[in-house]
Amino acid sequence: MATAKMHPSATALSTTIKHLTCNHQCPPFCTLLTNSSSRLRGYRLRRSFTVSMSTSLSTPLEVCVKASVTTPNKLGDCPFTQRVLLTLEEKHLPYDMKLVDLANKPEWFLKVSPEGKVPLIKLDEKWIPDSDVITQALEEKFPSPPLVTPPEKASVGSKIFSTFIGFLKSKDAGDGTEQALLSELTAFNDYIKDNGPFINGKEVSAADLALGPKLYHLEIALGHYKKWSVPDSLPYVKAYMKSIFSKDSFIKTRALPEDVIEGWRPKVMG
Ligand SMILES: N[C@@H](CCC(=O)N[C@@H](CS)C(=O)NCC(=O)O)C(=O)O
Repeated sequence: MATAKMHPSATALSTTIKHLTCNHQCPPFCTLLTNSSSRLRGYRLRRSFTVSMSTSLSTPLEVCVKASVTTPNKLGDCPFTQRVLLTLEEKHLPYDMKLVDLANKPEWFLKVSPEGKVPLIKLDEKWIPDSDVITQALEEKFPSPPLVTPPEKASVGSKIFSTFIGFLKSKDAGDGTEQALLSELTAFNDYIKDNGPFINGKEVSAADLALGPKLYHLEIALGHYKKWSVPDSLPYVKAYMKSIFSKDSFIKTRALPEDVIEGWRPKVMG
C-alpha cells in the first residue's frame, strides 16, 4: 500500500489527491498525497507499486470535489461529486481530486467556478460544472466502456432523492412525507424485481451511478436522524443498495458516514 504523511504545509485547499487505480488489496483510498506541483518537502513518495490503468489518457483529469468537514484531506459528502467520480472509475480514467472547502471557498476555485459549486472537471482546457453535463461529456469523450442508460429508463428512481429530503426535514410524523418516500421506493422495488439487478438490466449504467450515492445518503441520514431504514418488505431495493455500495468504485469514492451526517444537519435542524 502506498502511504505518505501529509506535510504540515499541505492544506485541504491546496492539496491535490492523485487518485490512481491500483491492483493491490488496498483499503478504499489508495492515494498518493501530493501538492499541485507533485512534490512536498519533507518526504518522498513511494513509487514501488504497480499501477494498472486501462486508459488512453496520459494526464489525469482534474476534478474539484467537496472536502470533508470532519477529517483533513479526505473527500467530502457530495452525492453529485461521487456520481462523477464513479463515472471516472467505471471508465478507468485517471484523475486528480482537488479538495475544496465549501465553507471557505478559495479564490482559485471561485475564478474557475463562478457558481461556487462542485463537482467541476477540466476537459479540453475548460472547466465544466454540473454532474449531468460532466457525465454526458465524459460519455461523449470516452465512450468505452459505455455507461449510457436508455432514455426511457433514465428517470427510474429519480424521485427518491427529493422524497427522502422531504421526509428527513419533516417534523410531523403524520404529514405524509414518509409515505411519499415509501411509495417511490416501492415503485423502484417493483421495477428492479422485473428489470434488475440494475436499472438497465445486467450491467451498471449512468442512472445507477447517479442514484447509488443518493441512496447512500438516504441510508446514513435517515438511520442517524430518524432511526429509519428501508423496510424488509422492499428486498429488491435492499439488494440493489447492497450491490451498488459494495462495488470497488463505490467504496473508493464514498464519503465518510460522519460527513454525510454533518452535511444534512442544517437541513434537519431547519
Ligand atoms: N446540479 C449540480 C448540483 C451540485 C451541488 O449542489 N453541489 C453542492 C455540493 S453537494 C455545492 O457545491 N454547493 C455549493 C455550496 O455548498 O456552497 C450537479 O449535479 O452537479
